[in-house]
Parts: sequence; structure tokens; C-alpha cells
Amino acid sequence: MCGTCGCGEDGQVTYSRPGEPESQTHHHDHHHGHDHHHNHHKEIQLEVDVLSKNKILAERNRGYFEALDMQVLNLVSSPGSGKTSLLERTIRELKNEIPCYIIEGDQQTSNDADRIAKAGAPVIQVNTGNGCHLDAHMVNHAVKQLDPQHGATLFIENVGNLVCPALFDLGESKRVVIISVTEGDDKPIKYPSMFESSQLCIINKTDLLPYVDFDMEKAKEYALRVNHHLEFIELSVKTGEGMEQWYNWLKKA
Ligand SMILES: Nc1nc2c(ncn2[C@@H]2O[C@H](COP(=O)(O)OP(=O)(O)OP(=O)(O)O)[C@@H](O)[C@H]2O)c(=O)[nH]1
Ligand SMILES: [Mg+2]
Repeated sequence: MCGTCGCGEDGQVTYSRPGEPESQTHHHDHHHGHDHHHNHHKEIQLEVDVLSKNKILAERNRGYFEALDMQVLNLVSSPGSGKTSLLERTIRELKNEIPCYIIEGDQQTSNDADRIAKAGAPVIQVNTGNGCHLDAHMVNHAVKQLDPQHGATLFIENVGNLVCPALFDLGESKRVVIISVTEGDDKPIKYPSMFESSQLCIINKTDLLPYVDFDMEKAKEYALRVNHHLEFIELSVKTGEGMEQWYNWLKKA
């Protein structure tokens, strides 16, 4: 996490809506200088402090979400597995049935928020600067700007990274990990924390299966080794195959 990898250090987090200048810049208050002469005891202590503070804020978010009877999904994956594409299609096909709100997390740019706004949902972009994950504090800040209605579904697209976001509870109801068939079938055992902490695993880009060496059964078997409760949905956002299953899951979740 950040205490060890040094990301997010002295970072500046910004929040913006598509078409508007950065609405707010926010200095993170868990600064931690990265001292190469640090001792490891201090490093572990810092990690514990950062995570326990995050946990408290995540529980506060959870209370807020429950009071509004909201369903909140934290979408995590490596970069490019198709999180934004999945959201764009979901919004286009479901927005008349489910009120969707989106928080987009990326280190830089508002590209994803622009795509989501075009698809027709209220969205806030959070740029994490050097940070490699969203945390509960950022989500708290962003959701207040979004001001979602009672009964809404909030999708949080986390920063593309299969490692650090696993450690940070955002107060979500469920965590959805997305892998795509181009990434290789061994990801669940190489990055187990993400699969361990998720409830649903979406396997995307199935339209590309004929062209890549991806063993679907092996990928699932690896994932079940780290989390035997994990559910799977195979789909292709591009062709639409399997999307119905995702919508049914969403309506039941
Ligand atoms: N063939 C194929 N391409 C897809 C599919 N879904 C997404 N893509 C492509 O994959 C690329 C990455 O998609 P994004 O939706 O931007 O991925 P992301 O996970 O949001 O990426 P980051 O936000 O950068 O982490 C784009 O070129 C998409 O068009 C799919 O089902 N099949
Ligand atoms: Mg994206």
C-alpha cells in the first residue's frame, strides 16, 4: 500500500464535473514523507494508522448510503479491463430502470467522466495525482457533490490497479472485480487480495477468446481457490453477450 510504495505521497486530489474546471483541490491530510532511512516498524505502524482511519471513514460512508437506501458498487481491475465501457453500456441500457450515479477514479484526466456524462449519468471525476487507489475520504467528498437521490445505485470506478485498491474499504455494499481475457488466466492467484475481497468477478472481452490463450475454467478455479464464495459472470461489453446476466445480478444485489 501507499505507506510502502510511496504513492499518493504529498498528493493533490482534485474533483471535477465534465465541462467544468476542476471544482476543488484537496490536500490529503495523511501526508507521510517517504524517508529512505525509515525503519520498518514505523512503516508498519503508519500502514495500520492509515488503514484504520480509512475503515472509520468507510463505515461513516456506509451509514450515509444505508440512510439513502443506496446500492454502492466498487469496481476494481487492472487498467483497461473495461470498467468504463461496462458502465457506459449499463447506463445506456438501464438508466430508465435504475437511477445510476458514478464516481470515476483515475490518476489524471477526466476522459472517463466525459464518457460517462455522454452516456447520460451524473458523474464526478476524482483525480488522485500520485495516488494509486481511491479511499473512503475521497468517496465521501465526491458523493456529497453528486448528491444522489434516495434508492440510487452508485458505481465507483476505482483507479486501474489490482493491488492497492484491495486494501481500502470505501463503504461499498459490494465489490466487483473485472478481468479481461487478454490479461491471462493467472491473475487471481498472482493478485489474490483483490479476488478475496470481492463478491463478483466479471470476465470481460469474451469476444476475444478465439484469439488469446485464456483458459476460462482455470481462471475460475484459481479465483475460487482464494475465495470460494466468488460469483462469476462472463460477458463481452462489445457484443453485449452476457450483459443480461449482469443486469439481473444488479437488480438482485
Ligand atoms: N474487444 C473488446 N474490447 C473491449 C471490451 N470492453 C472494453 N474493450 C476495450 O478495452 C479498452 C479499455 O476499456 P476501458 O473501458 O477504457 O477500460 P477501463 O478498465 O475503464 O480502463 P482504465 O480506466 O484505464 O483502468 C477500450 O479500447 C475498450 O474499447 C470488450 O468486451 N471487447
Ligand atoms: Mg476507465
